[in-house]
Amino acid sequence: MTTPWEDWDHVLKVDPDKSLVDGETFDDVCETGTDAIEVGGTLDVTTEKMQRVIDACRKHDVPLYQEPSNPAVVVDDDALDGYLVPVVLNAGDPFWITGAHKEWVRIADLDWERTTTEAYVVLNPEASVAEYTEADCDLGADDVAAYAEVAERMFGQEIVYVEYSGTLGDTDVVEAAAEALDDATLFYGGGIGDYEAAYEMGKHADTVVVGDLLHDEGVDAVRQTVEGVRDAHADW
Ligand code: 1GP
Repeated sequence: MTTPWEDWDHVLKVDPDKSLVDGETFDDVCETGTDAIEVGGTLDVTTEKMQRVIDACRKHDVPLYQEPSNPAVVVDDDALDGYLVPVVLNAGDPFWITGAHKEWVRIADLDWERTTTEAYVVLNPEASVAEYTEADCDLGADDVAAYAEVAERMFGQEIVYVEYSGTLGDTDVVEAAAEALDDATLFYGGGIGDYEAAYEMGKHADTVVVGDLLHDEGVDAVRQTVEGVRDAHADW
């Protein structure tokens, strides 16, 4: 079975709570060359804000996914290719491992054909995602590699997501996670700010996720990161 993310070098994560750089539009965002757009954020996300981004991207061909941070913000819309639902393997609060998911399934009729989980390992203790999931970020490369193997082998996860949101991560950790996986797609996200960072992480990760850069620097900077990871994948 092939999955769409197997072919993704680059994902752009749009935070519906943050604005674009002055003068840029979602048409520009959809034309950065990224392989997919994930709409999701940790704080103050509402369905209205989600919907606004989806509507602005709907006429473009770039695959569009929602990454709901909790069941209350899920948007049902044909413009979405699917839902990528975080499961935080190293969360201290089990709500973020199975609790939120159980609530969602209890209250809604999920579209399983379009729903996939992402097995997160959250590694930047300063990030809001680490704070509110109470993630244990005090992990070595061996721990992260073991989590990756648990995700793939025990829980059948198709996506393992090494998440350093807000800071550039340790390439040894990303490499260890990559080596632990056979078929699952390894996402890396956090602190990608330019071509070089995207290239470095692209040496190990299958898919490099870029977030804040879009809101802080804009689409030209994002385009550089697309090139960085593509070049890394061509060279390695
Ligand atoms: C966040 O992994 C993404 O979930 C991207 O992180 O915002 O630091 O690029 P940045």
